[in-house]
Amino acid sequence: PKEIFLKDYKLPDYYFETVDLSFALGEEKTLVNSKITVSPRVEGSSSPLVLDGHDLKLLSIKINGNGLKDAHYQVDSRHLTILSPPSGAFTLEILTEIYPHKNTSLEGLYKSTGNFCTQCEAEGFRNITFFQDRPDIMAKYTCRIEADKLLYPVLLSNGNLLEQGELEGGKHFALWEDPFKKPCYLFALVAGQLESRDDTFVTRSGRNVQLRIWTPAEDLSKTAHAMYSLKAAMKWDEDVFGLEYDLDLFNIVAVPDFNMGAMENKSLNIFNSKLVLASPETASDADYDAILGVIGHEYFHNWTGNRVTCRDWFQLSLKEGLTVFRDQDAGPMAHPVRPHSYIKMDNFYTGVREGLFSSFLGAEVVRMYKTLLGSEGFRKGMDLYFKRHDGQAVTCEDFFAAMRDANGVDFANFLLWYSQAGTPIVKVASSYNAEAKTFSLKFSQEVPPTPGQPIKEPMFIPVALGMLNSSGKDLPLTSVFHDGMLQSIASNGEPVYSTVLRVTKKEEEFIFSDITEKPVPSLFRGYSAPIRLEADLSDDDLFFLLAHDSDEFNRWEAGQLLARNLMLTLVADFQQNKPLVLNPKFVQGLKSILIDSSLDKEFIAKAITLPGEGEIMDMMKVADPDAVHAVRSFIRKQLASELRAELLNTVKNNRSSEAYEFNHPNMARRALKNIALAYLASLQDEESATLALNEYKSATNMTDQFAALAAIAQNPGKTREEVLADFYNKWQDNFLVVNKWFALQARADIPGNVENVRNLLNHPAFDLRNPNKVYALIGGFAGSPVNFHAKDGSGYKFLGEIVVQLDKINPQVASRMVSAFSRWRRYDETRQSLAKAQLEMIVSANGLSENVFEIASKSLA
Ligand code: HT7
Ligand code: ZN
Repeated sequence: PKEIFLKDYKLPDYYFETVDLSFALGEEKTLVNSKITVSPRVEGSSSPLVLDGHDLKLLSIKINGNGLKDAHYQVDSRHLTILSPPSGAFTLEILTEIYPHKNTSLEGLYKSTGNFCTQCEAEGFRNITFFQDRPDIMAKYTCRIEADKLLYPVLLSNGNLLEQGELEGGKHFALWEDPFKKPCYLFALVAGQLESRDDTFVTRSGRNVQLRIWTPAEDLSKTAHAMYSLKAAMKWDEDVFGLEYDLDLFNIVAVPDFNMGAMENKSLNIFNSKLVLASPETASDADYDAILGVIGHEYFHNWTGNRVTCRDWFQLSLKEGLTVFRDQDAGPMAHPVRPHSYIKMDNFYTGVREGLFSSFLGAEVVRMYKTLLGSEGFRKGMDLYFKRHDGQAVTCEDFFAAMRDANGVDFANFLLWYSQAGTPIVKVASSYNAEAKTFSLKFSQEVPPTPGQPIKEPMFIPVALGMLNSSGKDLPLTSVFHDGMLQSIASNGEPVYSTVLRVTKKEEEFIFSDITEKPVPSLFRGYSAPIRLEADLSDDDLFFLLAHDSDEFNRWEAGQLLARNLMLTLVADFQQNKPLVLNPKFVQGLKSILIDSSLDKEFIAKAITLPGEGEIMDMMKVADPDAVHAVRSFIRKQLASELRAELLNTVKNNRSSEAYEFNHPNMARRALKNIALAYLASLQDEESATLALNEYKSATNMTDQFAALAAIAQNPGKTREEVLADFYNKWQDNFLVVNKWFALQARADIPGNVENVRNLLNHPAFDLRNPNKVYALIGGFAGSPVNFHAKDGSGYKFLGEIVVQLDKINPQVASRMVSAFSRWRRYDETRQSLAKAQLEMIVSANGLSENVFEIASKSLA
């Protein structure tokens, strides 16, 4: 496959002004007629017009109404080339035949449980018709859909419904028009048996927007939270950014077969059912949270992504980073925010977007703009961005320029964040001069070399910081000496308690004056830059920050850093066969958090959660999954044993007999109770087992029921098997809950779990064609450090076999699974050779997709 580079971007030779699509949906085949008005970019040019197309049967081509002779065009498996189009504007009409019922890749037009739906980002539109499938081709669309009325009573596309009516032979049609120009990746069509929950949103300018959430009839009762989330998002965008919805109708459709979480198609968002359907009995707090986040995310794309879109796919972070930022106020394939090359666009999402709304670096870059410019400055930048670029396909540089110009600031080398891969390592050395009352912070930064980028420039790093005095309060900051100048950092003569430094050089020093006592610095408050910090803070400093920092992120991070250091020390002990001993200070530190009733319960739950095994392995020279697992289990059990009474109290005091409510106090309470329960279950004693079983039986919502099930499932034995069977029996008719059941078993660290997972492949509820089921069972297994990395290679072999099988069904999903191998060099020699053998087997498989080939071959490179 041909690798594409950012530096090779060329403007298109032809623009498309209007696109009139007409679909005749059928059981065996679908006809797609596409009528496009084309205009050359440069008047008079008649260079060949190259259209993308994949798995399409070309039936006819017309130019200006006249059929095109064979000699005037060429078709291959990926393109249709019109050899010498007329000079000047012309109409192009193409009729193709496609087979949605056979489309298991879930890209383009496909069927999900009997209904038709589409997924066009990134390059799915080429599976529907021949087109310039690139985001800088923005056109106005109409879409006429014709289908059997009984089988497909609902016919939806983007924009406004212009016309609908009956046709002969039991058919009907609908004609949709989208008044906004859009790239083809935002095109959508849905046809099927669906019902809607309807509501209205009145915009701040007084327009009524009709809101509809579509699902199969039996799921409609589970869409209340999704509707609440949509209205909350619409209001937020008006309040915070002054951005109003621009059409009179907004549709969301939930489908059970979907490769990702959701898609922001203009006015017709299509969602994975998992991110729409919720009831207290069937969805956990995490599900409720994800629905709120993703509905907001897709809605926010209406402005950041749809009204202003990406010029090319290297600009993905322009829309995704900004939209993730808006929704949430390292390895062989290290990605900068915007990679310099790709083979298959979808893999960029695979690599960057693991865990759909987790750490997406682009959002951190956007957050840095806001940290540097403040809320007002950031808003000014956003306003200018929309003023300049509404209706355009633009680049990350355009966003940068809007931020810069709106604020009249010099950002020096900030743009490097978009092009330089790898996480900067920032070292900080501090010293206090009691006589001069000055405190010095010396920063040095290094960006490790990454493939293709051996030498790195210093980055522009915003450092938000404060300083704690001996009683844990923030010290006032007045001025700082830097670059030979004393700069005031007071605001209107008043001292401030937190400030933002701009670190731009490889090494530089900042000396704060008027610091009355030796402080403990709180650096990179609120995660002000996506860097790895190596500061000269002692364990005592970290305990102090954990107890007192006014910045909640840093308070939590101090605890995590302590836990990471502790775990790494114990891992070394374990590897040298030394006895494991838990530092009493650590136990004491966590105890004081656990029993501090003044703290937010969500914070306590997060602060007492140990860093994951993957995170610790990432910090090791040679990742040792067995040692890390043994150490984490040891610490968990030891903490549970030493804090047993406090944990029991935590469970007891945080039960509630009230009806489920989705709000912070209740979610925080459940989170704290359930982490305490998980700790206790690790004790593997009768009392804890009985407690967990009672919690399971008495649970009145999925959050509590599933947490109790997970606590019980930690320990192999009869109870585990019985409760797992009970859970399945209860929920076998709800596929989303059954997926939780698959995932829990897949992740289990019980010995030899690969065999259980193999057996589950044959479970009647499992289906390799459904991405959610694959993510739950195969993805869950690939994320389990113990069994996936089993030293006999059984986990790797299992995944290797599945990837090859899955690739034939759904390359996007298969490529997400193969990425579990991409860090194989991080392990010991035995594991390396076992994983490498599987990657080699995969790349040599017959008929491998580009998606999987890219990930597997880059992993081997
Ligand atoms: N922008 C959407 C991403 C997406 C996607 C990308 C590649 C292949 C399939 C896909 N489905 C959805 C959704 C989002 O940003 O949330
Ligand atoms: Zn997005």
